[in-house]
Amino acid sequence: MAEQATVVPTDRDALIVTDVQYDFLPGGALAVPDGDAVIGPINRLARAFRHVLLTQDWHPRGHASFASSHPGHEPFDTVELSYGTQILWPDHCVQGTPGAEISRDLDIPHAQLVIRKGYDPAIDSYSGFIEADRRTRTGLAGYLKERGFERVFCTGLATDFCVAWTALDAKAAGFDTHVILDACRAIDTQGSLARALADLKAAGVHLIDSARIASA
Ligand code: VGL
Ligand code: ZN
Repeated sequence: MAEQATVVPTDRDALIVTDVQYDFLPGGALAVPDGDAVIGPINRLARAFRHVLLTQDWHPRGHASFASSHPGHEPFDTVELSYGTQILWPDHCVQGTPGAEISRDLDIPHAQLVIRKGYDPAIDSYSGFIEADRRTRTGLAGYLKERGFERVFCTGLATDFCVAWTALDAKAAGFDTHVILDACRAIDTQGSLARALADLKAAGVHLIDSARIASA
């Protein structure tokens, strides 16, 4: 059963830690249920990976994804923006605010890169690779290719938005992509978690448990 074989991370493997920021943790503006449960597994995984990259949701005030920018709308409503349907969120991860900071409980001093995303006032970006207009690239695919990475392992918040979109784009960019489910937690609004898991499976992204990764 190839799918059950232990993964021993090498220099071809990168761990991507998505959006473990105070606004997505308990007490935050867009708290993901049980979000802090990802920190222990991510810290354990990070010890096994030489190469760890982080993403950071990083919105300007008045961002197009904020319900507060759309009079008459509430968080979790959807609206049509120039690039398609957008779920509206509470104001979160505003540039320079405490809620946008990456959790100090992450113990990853060797992390090599932080990709900030969602900084265009008019365009959201769940993915660490391509913004929600599905055109504007962050440069992450080029970075990973130039560094010679072949496999990526995705963790963090939230399973059904930023982790899933990042993993789908990693797969589409040609990386052998894994989502480590016990190192992720979901928002799960309007069926989003079931849809994300189905999309990931259909795309050929491997959904695995952190027990599959050999500890350092
Ligand atoms: C996220 C909703 C809005 C995430 C970011 O990190 O999954 N979700 N912005
Ligand atoms: Zn956001």
